[in-house]
Amino acid sequence: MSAAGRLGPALLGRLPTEVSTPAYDRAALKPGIAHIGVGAFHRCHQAEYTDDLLAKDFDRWGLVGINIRPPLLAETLGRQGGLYTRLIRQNDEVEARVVGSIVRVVDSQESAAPALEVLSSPEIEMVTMTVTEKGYCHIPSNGALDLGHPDIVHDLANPQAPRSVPGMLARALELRMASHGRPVTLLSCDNIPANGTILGSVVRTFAERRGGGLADWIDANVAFPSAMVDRIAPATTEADIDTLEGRFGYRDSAVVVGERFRQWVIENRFAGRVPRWDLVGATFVDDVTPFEHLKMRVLNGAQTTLSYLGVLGGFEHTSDAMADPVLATFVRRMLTEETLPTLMPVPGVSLPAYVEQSLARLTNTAIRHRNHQIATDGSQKIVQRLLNPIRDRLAKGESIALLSVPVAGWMAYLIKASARFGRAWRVSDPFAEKMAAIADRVGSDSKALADAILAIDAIFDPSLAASDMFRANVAAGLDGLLSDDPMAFVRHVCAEPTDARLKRPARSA
Ligand code: CS2
Repeated sequence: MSAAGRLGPALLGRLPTEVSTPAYDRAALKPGIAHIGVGAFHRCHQAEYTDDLLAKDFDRWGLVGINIRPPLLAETLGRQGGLYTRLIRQNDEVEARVVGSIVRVVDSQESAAPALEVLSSPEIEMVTMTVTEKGYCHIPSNGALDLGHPDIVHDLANPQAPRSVPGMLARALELRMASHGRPVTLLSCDNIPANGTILGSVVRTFAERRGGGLADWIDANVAFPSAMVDRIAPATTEADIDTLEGRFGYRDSAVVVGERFRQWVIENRFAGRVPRWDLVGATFVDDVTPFEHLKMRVLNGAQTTLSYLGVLGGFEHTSDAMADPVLATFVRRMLTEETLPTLMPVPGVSLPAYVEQSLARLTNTAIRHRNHQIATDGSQKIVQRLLNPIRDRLAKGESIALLSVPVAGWMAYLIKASARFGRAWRVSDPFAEKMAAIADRVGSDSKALADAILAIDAIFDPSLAASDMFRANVAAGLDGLLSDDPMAFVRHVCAEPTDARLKRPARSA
């Protein structure tokens, strides 16, 4: 431990002057927002916006951070009184700020009771969440609640001791209905398509099965706005903790590192009081859809592409993959030639400029975003990032030769992790086992592999899977990416002129 010690309220007045600290009276701060899933992204995004708001227009908007999955918050934020440092890193530049908006943390991994107590309390009027794509327990290809999901099966049988996010929220709303009855907004901050609509639908489906008037009460008292959230903030590493200590002289095990860019676009649909995040840079709009497509297809689509092709090509981080001329050329061409034409006009945004800005963000060498981290849970990400733009293009008879490559990349990434293909790396994806079983059964014939994987209708909508053009492109991609030299395949795709691809959409392997 360094001489200055660990971050906490007692250290606030003794930090180096270049570290900024909360510009409001934290002791006077009362909770009004609960957040589920206090990871790096939340600390670098919603909690920072809230910290900005408290400094500008102080009100009862302290955050109660809840974790329902590991890690334990008590060991990091808890022992620091909720305080943590947010570092902005842009190549050589470092900016440090202590964020004070989290007033309390609650660990609810063992039992739902502590989370339910917070979520049902009358002073909580806004619940935000970053619970990852799979937290919604929806079927990726159609957004419906997965009634076969083990946690949903459990929660429908044990509604008072839920494990899943939909089960927990439905129970919290039931408790609100039965006690004070105050309205609440449930605001998803995850990268799933139409996130508010999906959240509303999984919670309502659960509530309908619960009965007792809960679904009607929800319709009258709960809002589920959609939102687009953006800031690159990888999982914190030991190296980040050491860097902070070396540079600023104190220990902070909840430090988080992010890029300078940030964006939050929220659908103007609320129940009860609302934190005025629009006073500090967020935007309230009537329709989030164009913003959501823009961000998930361009920025997230590029990240996902670089993650799979990057791992296959031997690159560790996004910025390493972007430093490779072949991958950088590929991703720019994919976004410009195929993704960009699928986007709706976005108020105040030049689409080509947005593509360039996104690519520039991905070159930031100070953000150590591991390709394996982004590659995690690809089955829950590829629909909104890659398959939806592919569907839009197929509907217009346009080429999908480039967008199909990262789809094949996701398949190759999971296939190469299987025993039959030598367990090249460890993966984490709800469909990893299923993919390994397919690899074991089918072997190395790319077309047969593609056929078997495209039959997973929870990911590939049957109408998309039926497209000959899509099937042929994915099979060709898989062939190239499973070969001994996957980068040669990417180079080959990049070398083909646009015209050739347009005329010969179903490239032969
Ligand atoms: C990333 C996102 O891990 C991932 O899936 O693509 O976390 C991404 O960094 C954020 O959406 C950026 O806003």
